[in-house]
Amino acid sequence: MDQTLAIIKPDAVGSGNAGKIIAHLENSGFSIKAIRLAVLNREQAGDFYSVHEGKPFYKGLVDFMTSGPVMPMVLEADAAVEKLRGVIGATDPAEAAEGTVRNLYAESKGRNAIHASDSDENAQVEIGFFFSPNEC
Ligand code: 3AN
Repeated sequence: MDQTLAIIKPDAVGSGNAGKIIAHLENSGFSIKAIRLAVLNREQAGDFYSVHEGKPFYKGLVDFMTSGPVMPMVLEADAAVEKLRGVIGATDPAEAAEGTVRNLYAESKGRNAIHASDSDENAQVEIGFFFSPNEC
């Protein structure tokens, strides 16, 4: 079984959609191996998204990701990374396929409800950002 990291973002936690999104992920065939509620500080959010440092949306992304609680979780399934990218849909909810998490719950390209790792390598790094090996 493969693992990936998802984060329910502050917009979705704040709007009360976290439970529906977790159910959506479970109904899509993922099992939850670890989960927590966290409030990121600017340094943590900046580190997590350091690949986007220098891009025009970087400061707004850090502002947003520190604006309220998030729910990081480790999800397990066959081909978990690719599978979760399909289940969440495109970054821009206007382009996200019908029935995907972002189609159902995201507000905009910035406030887009959920994060998912984009490669097996990044999944391992991102899981380590929130959880220790004995937790998942
Ligand atoms: P994804 O989350 O689909 O992997 P990335 O990795 O390209 O997308 O972007 C990371 C996050 O940065 C997105 N989830 C989104 O919140 C934000 N973001 C990306 N592109 C934009 C943009 N053009 N305008 C505003 N926010 C953006």
